Amino acid sequence: MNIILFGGDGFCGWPTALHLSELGHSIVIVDNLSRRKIDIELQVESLTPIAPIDRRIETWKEVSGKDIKFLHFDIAQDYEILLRTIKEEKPDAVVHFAEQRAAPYSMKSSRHKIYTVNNNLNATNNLCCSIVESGFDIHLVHLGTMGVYGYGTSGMKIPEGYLNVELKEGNKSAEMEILYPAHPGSIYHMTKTQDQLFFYFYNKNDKLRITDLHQGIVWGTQTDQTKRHDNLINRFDYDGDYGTVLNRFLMQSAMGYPLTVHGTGGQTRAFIHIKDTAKCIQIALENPPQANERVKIYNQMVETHRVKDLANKVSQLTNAEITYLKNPRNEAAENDLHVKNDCFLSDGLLPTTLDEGLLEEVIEIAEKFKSRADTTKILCKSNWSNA
Ligand code: NAD
Ligand code: USQ
Repeated sequence: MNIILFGGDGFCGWPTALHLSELGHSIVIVDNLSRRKIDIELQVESLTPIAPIDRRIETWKEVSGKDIKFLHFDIAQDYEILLRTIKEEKPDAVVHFAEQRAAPYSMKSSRHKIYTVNNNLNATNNLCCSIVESGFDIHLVHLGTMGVYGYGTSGMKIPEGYLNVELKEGNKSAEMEILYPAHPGSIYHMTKTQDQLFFYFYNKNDKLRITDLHQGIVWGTQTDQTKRHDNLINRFDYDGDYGTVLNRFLMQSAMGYPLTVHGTGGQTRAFIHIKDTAKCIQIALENPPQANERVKIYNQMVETHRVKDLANKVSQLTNAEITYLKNPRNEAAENDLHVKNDCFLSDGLLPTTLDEGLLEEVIEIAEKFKSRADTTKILCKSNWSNA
C-alpha cells in the first residue's frame, strides 16, 4: 500500500513507519516537527538521544535498503499543501498521529489549551476535508484514546466504541446505537472526543472509510526496527508534561528517584507496548471498513493496572522507593476499568505484557541513558485547577 503517516516523527509514528516500511509498504511521513520544538519550549530532551529526521531516514535506507519520504508541513495550518500532497501521493491509506498528545501540557495555561484545541481539531478536520476534496477512496486510520470513555467506574465492560441504548419518554421508547458517552478528563482528551464527532459526520455525509483506534497508555521504547541502529532509536519522554506513568516509573527507578504516584494511586488505566501499537496499526490497515460501513472503532490496549500496582511492580524489580504526591489532576482517586479488546485479539494480535518487557526496558533504556536526565523536570507542575 501507499501510506502517508501524519505525525510520523513522533513516539508512536516513527516505529510504526519503520514497521510498515519493513513489511514492504511505500511510506511518506508528514510532520511539522512541533514535538521537537515543544522540547525546546520545555527545556527538556528525550531520555534517549533521537537523531534528526533526515538522519533517521538515511540510516533506515542504509540498514533496510528502503526509502521513506519526508515532507515538513503543518496539517492544521497548511490545507492547500495537504490537499496537494494527498492528490500527488494518491495514498491507499493514511494514519493520523499528528496531534498535541499530552494531557498535562494541554492544561498548563490558556495558551496551551488554545494551541491544543486549534492544532488537534484543525488537523483532523483538514485531513477529512482533504480526503473528501481529493475524491479518492482513502482509508483513514486515527490514533484516538481510551480516555474518551472517561475514568469513572462505569459498572460494565467498556465496549469498542458503540452502545445500544433504549430512549424513553413517558410510555414511548426507541432503540438506538450511539457512541459511548464522552467523558474527557483534560483539554487534550476533549479534543479526542471531538475527533470522534468529525469522524461520525464525515463517515455519514461523505462515506469516508475510517478506523478510530482508542489506544491506552503506550509504554516501552524500542521495536525490532528501531533497535537496528542507534540513529533509529525511538524517543522516551520522562518529564512532568509528556512522560507517561509507566515509562516515568522505569526511568525514576533507574535514577534512584522515588516513584511519583499521584494521590492514592487507585487510578486504573489501560496499557499497551509500543511494539503492539505498530502491530495493531498494521492489523487496522489490513482490515479496512467496507464502503458504507460505519466508523470502525477498536480498543487498542492489552492490560489494565492501578497506578499504585505499577509502582509496586517496578519497585519489586528495582527496590525503588515510592512517594504518594498530591494529585495535580482533577480525576477520580479510584476507579475500576474493564475493557473489551476482542477485535485485535481475534485479528491476530499476540501482545507483549508488562511481565515480559519491564526488565528489558529498565536495563536497556532507563539504566543506559539515565545520565541524560534532568531531575528538575521530573515533577508534574501542570495543575488542573488553580485552587
Ligand atoms: P508525539 O507527540 O510523540 O507525536 C506526534 C507527532 O505529530 C509529532 O512528531 C509532532 O511533531 C506531529 N504533529 C503534531 N501536530 C502536527 C501538525 N499540526 N502537523 C504535522 N505534524 C504534527 O505523540 P505520540 O505519543 O506519538 O502520539 C501519537 C498519537 O497517538 C496522538 O494522536 C496521541 O493522541 C495518540 N496516543 C498516544 C498515546 C501514548 O501513550 N503516547 C496513547 C494513546 C493515544
Ligand atoms: N500518574 C502518576 N504519576 C506520574 C504520572 C502520572 O500517578 O508520575 C497518573 C496520572 O495522574 C493518571 C495516570 O497516571 O492518573 C496516567 O497518566 P499518564 O500521564 O501516564 O497518561 P495520560 O495523561 O492519560 O495520557 C497518556 C498519553 C495520551 C493518551 C493517554 C491514553 O499521553 O496521549 O491518550 O495516555 S489513556 O490514558 O488511556 O486515555
